[in-house]
Amino acid sequence: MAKPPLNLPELKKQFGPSLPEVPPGGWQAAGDPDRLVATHCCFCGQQCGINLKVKDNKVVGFEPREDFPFNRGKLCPKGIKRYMQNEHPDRLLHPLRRTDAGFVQISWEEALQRTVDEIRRIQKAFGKDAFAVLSGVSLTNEKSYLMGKFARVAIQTSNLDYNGRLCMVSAGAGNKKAFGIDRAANSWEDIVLADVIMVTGANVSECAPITTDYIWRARDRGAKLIMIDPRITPLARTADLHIPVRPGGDAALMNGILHVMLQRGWVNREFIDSCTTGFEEVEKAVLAYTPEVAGKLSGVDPALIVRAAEMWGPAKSSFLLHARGIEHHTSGVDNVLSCINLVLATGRIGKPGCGYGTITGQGNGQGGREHGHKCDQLPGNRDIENPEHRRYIAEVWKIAESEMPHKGHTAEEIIQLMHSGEIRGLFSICFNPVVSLPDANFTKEAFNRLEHYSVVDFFLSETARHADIVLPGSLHEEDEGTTTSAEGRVIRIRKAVDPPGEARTDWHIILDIARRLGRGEYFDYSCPEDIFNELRVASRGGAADYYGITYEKIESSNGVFWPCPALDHPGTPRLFENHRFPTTDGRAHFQPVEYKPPAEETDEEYPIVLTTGRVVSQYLSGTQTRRIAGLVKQYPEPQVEMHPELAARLGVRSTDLVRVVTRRGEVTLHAMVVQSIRPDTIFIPYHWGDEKSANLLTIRALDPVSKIPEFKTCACRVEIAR
Ligand SMILES: Nc1nc2c(c(=O)[nH]1)N[C@H]1C(S)=C(S)[C@@H](COP(=O)(O)OP(=O)(O)OC[C@H]3O[C@@H](n4cnc5c(=O)[nH]c(N)nc54)[C@H](O)[C@@H]3O)O[C@H]1N2
Ligand SMILES: Nc1nc2c(c(=O)[nH]1)N[C@H]1C(S)=C(S)[C@@H](COP(=O)(O)OP(=O)(O)OC[C@H]3O[C@@H](n4cnc5c(=O)[nH]c(N)nc54)[C@H](O)[C@@H]3O)O[C@H]1N2
Ligand code: SF4
Ligand SMILES: [Mo]
Repeated sequence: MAKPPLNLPELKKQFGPSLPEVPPGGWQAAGDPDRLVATHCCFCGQQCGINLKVKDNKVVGFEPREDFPFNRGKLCPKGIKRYMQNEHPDRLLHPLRRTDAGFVQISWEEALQRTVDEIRRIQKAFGKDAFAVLSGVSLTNEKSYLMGKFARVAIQTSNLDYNGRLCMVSAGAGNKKAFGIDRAANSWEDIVLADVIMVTGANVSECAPITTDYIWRARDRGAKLIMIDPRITPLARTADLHIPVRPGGDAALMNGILHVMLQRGWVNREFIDSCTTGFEEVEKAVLAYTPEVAGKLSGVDPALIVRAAEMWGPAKSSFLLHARGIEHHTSGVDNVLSCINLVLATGRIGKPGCGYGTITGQGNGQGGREHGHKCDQLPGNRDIENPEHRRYIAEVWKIAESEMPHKGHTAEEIIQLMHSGEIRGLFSICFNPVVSLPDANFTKEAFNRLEHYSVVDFFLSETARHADIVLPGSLHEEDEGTTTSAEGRVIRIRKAVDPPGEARTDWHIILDIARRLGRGEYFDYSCPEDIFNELRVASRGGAADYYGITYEKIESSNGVFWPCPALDHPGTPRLFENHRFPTTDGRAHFQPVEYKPPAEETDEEYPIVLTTGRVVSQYLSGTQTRRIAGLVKQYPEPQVEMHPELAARLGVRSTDLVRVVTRRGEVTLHAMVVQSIRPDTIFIPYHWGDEKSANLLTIRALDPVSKIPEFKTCACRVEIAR
């Protein structure tokens, strides 16, 4: 007999957002869960609210969380399927050691002691910095903070960095330079109130799907939409203006738009004079970027630049959003600054409907870039080379300041030092560099040269295959903690189930290693909340101040926006109100930007531009989403997007196998012929490893300031594969 449908709104009214027990009448129709746990999606930076259904210590399903204000019940395909990891047959259930005959199961005692012995041996023979640590920001704030302290205080290496180096660092550097703080300037509610929205280098509908809803709500009010992307992404199809920029051309394009705005008098002189510095240099710099020049450098029709200025310049309210499309470049920081210049020139910031933000990528891409597992950073977004900041954190950590390591190398530089033999040992958690770093053949060689590598993961990732010791860690739903969403809202991640088999929560593993290294006294925590309370103190007075945020406060208000410097402070959804900026002089800082060509331009041998990115159903290096059937079905393997003109020139039809070749490597994949991409550019999503990895092709060129790799442009050629 068919089961009656659940009346969710009614149940919610009765039991609140977190239903602790089986409601009267049971949950039969929903698979009889014992309870619902109100938490968040483990994937992207939107951090949608989601209820996990739990039965017999297993996650058996999900429900949208109507009570969480950001997504109000909406989820994308990944959120809907995320619960399927918990029971996955590939879960790592025991510690493993690599032998010539493959991985063998070992005891925790052996796995942990072996790791500690190797850290000691390598550091004794080659110095402390010869052992490196790599971390990641799918981890909670608690674990991100813990990893920073663990590397500096337990392992005592300066060589610690994180996977946000491939993600948020160009935006972070630009934001700090211009605003003195690294966070989206507004909560997303201000998007809804904007009259014009400019989105550049962001495939919102596939990568920040719930943000689409905010943009559509603004569109319902009549807001205009400008999309800048070499591809007509799903959201771009609905835009008033789409500018198909050539990958790498953004700074020229933005300078061109500002050039026209200056000519037409569409800048806010009053705001510029009283609230900013540096505009004169910017004015001088953009003088040369006439629409014709800017159009030539960025590969677009000059008329589109004028049109964008006409839409953006005179508007009353506006919101500018960008993501990795402009940031994954050797000019990533400059591109970000060129966007900020466009916002500051109008003075449309710090007010309702007036905003700016980079769309944070990873689940905790925001919190994870504030609490000190970057090579140059201490908690609270403090500077590891600032004597005052070092003293403060040394005091919180109860170590001598002289013991605090100095700035270390960034993620890609660590790989290069592994390759050259200066770094001999590695401990990593929550990072899959063999798939996610550029020039994958080089990365693999670097891993093969390590004397020792220990990894914490819950699946055997492509990188973990290179490990000597594999430590089975915990999924998102197996631990308590907090994350910080793209909006800057600090939220609670709740534990739903225990790790399966012998797997352990990540923080227990880290604490155990710290103890075995003889540093246990510095890691005396009995639960994640203890770690959070220390983080609060460590962040106090820093640029990312969490001091006033407690677990209790997060729970009672469904999240708290940082900065929140005092217990009675309500948090800060909108930054820069009253046009005060947290810089040394209280002003926002314009920065002049010049167009610089990409590291590798096309030529006769490699005449086509290759750009890489994402599809909606897959997530990052794919270790999680490539294991979920429904998501695999939606997009089973990478395809090469190309324009019909290019396809005709090459004699390629859709679904033909093509070989894409760069100076680093080659891949053979099926072609997907689409009208929605520039004829001189191809696009390949990067979520696969081994012979399907887009990163076999990409270039190891880095932005000089942020050290982000240039994932978004290099030169390639395409051949039919027979
Ligand atoms: N489905 C899904 N969602 C995700 C993720 C995922 O893996 N899958 N990952 C999350 C993470 S960590 C991140 S960082 C974000 C990334 O989110 P996005 O940055 O939105 O995603 P990408 O696909 O990397 O790139 C965005 C767009 O940049 C365009 N682009 C390429 N080159 C240029 C250029 O030179 N200029 C401009 N203006 N545009 C360019 C591409 O055509 C692409 O449409 O997504 C998050 N959300
Ligand atoms: N060509 C190309 N390359 C790119 C990009 C691109 O656009 N183009 N984008 C870049 C960007 S923006 C990013 S963010 C990076 C991402 O690159 P990575 O950070 O390497 O990708 P992830 O898939 O997140 O890898 C995280 C690993 O940690 C594990 N993990 C996840 N959560 C947890 C946890 O809570 N605990 C533990 N112990 N393990 C966990 C996963 O199983 C996975 O193996 O890729 C970058 N690489
Ligand atoms: S938009 Fe992001 S956070 Fe929301 S359900 Fe999808 S992947 Fe999860
Ligand atoms: Mo990212």
